[in-house]
Amino acid sequence: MDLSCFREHGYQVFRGVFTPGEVAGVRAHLTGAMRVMLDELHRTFGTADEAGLCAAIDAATGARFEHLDQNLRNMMSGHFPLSARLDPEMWAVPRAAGLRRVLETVLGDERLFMHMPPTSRFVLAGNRHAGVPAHQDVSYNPHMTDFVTVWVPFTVIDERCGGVMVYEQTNRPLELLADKGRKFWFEGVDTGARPGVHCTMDPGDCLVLNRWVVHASVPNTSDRTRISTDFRFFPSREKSTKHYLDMQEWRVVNPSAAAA
Ligand SMILES: O=C(O)CCC(=O)C(=O)O
Repeated sequence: MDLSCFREHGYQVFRGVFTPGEVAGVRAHLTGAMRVMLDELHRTFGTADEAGLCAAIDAATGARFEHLDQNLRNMMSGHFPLSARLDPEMWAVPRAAGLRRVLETVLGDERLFMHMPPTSRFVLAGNRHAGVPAHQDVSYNPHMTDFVTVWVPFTVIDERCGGVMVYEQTNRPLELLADKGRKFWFEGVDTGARPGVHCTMDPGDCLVLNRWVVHASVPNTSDRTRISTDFRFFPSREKSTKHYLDMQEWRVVNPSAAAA
């Protein structure tokens, strides 16, 4: 397996990793959960269609955003609830043989672990509030000693249905974030004049990132909803202080309970 892009730049797109059946199962699960959230958002804002909802989300954000209810803020910014992310339907991704081959090669280990829960997002066409500013994943995940992020789209990610932009030459083991005061997201890190690479992908592909490479969400300017999930994996030589899935025994481990 050619890992030259990952080794040199800290990220790589792997094509055709998941079977159509694996993609369809998880997509159906997430689409169902998204419909429930959309119903609730429409009820809350008194809207009837997605354009109206995006306009209402726009109006409700800005200075007041941080004072809104956490659950509402999560839905407005396209985050799936814990119940959807903990659902065993999501395990089709870590169980996929294609992904296992990629991870064993990238991480150099046959014993693999996945941080629980994964993060799933939906970005409505025109929702400007569902994007993560430029960051390194190390800043959001200090509980793991080392890991890779695997970003999996369940919809076509083309130039308009934005997914992730990766900034080249930001693959150095140096955390760039100075201010750890977190509002909803951390402040975006400075990407300077570095060229950004928008990783366009099809369902079945995945993007693997190391913990240092700077990346950001790309806005969705299409007329389609973007659905994706990001998973974090680590090999047996690394440690986590939060819940993880043992991908040998297929059980969730709580490290603090195990240590007690
Ligand atoms: O899905 C996105 O928009 C951003 C994902 C991301 O930044 C991450 O997985 O670290």
